[in-house]
Amino acid sequence: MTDWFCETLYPDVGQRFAVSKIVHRIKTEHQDLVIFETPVFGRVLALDGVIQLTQKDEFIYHEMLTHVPIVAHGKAKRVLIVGGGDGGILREALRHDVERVTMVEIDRAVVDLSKEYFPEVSAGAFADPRFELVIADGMKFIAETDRKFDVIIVDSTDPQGPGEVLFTVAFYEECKRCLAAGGVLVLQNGVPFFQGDELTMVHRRLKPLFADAACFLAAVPSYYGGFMALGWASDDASLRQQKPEALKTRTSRLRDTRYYSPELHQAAFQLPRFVAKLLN
Ligand code: SPD
Repeated sequence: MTDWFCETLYPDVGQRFAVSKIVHRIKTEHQDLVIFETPVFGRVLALDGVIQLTQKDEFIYHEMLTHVPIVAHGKAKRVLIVGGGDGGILREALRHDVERVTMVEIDRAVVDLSKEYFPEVSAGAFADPRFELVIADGMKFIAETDRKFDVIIVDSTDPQGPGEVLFTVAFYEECKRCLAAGGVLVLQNGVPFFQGDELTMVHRRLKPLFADAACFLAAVPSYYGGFMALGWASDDASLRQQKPEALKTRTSRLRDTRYYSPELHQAAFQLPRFVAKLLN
């Protein structure tokens, strides 16, 4: 008989994965963590019953959430990742000519178990001399630091459990304070088809704080429900209006990406009308 993992993200609709094997299950200090093997998506990580990454499609989310802000910025040297303990965003960020990538992850178990069970996701990035790991609450770190960053990437869970605080006005205000001039904040903002209220709420919180607030899209099959929205905020509105030719000159290190391209970078900001409406 087939064993199934049924995602608990939505009360009335969902997806299930055939499970070939449970690889690891633990209640960490912060959340319920399970890693399991599937025939279609390979190895999968779920936190508190919600899919976080699969071996098969993690590249889509990680490439887009990383390369769009870093390429748009053009000269990012200091990158902050809030969350992201599996190392996928880190792997992509370190492909750029950055000086330091700081990751603030609340749950050490996510880092340790990802290194053990998903070594190809971080692909050696945790050993890079430019990498700095801080195990701390992202809100507390950002509220207390006086450091500045060129790009802040919030690779969080959905707004429940430890991730909830990363969707608050207070958190966004601190992100703004910690962005250097011309800096960009990006964040995961759910699947608009099912999580439209979340997109509207986040956009309403970012808009008064930044000169430019928007979102761009990426289709991640294991984040069920169509396109995922990735939130964008910056005080430099020109960063979002660059031509693909300008973006191309900055992507020589990114020739082997599997989803990201300079053309798609620009196109990803074109929104279906129902998504655009959620922002108004
Ligand atoms: N609905 C789930 C969204 C999860 C986003 N974060 C994923 C972490 C991958 N590094």
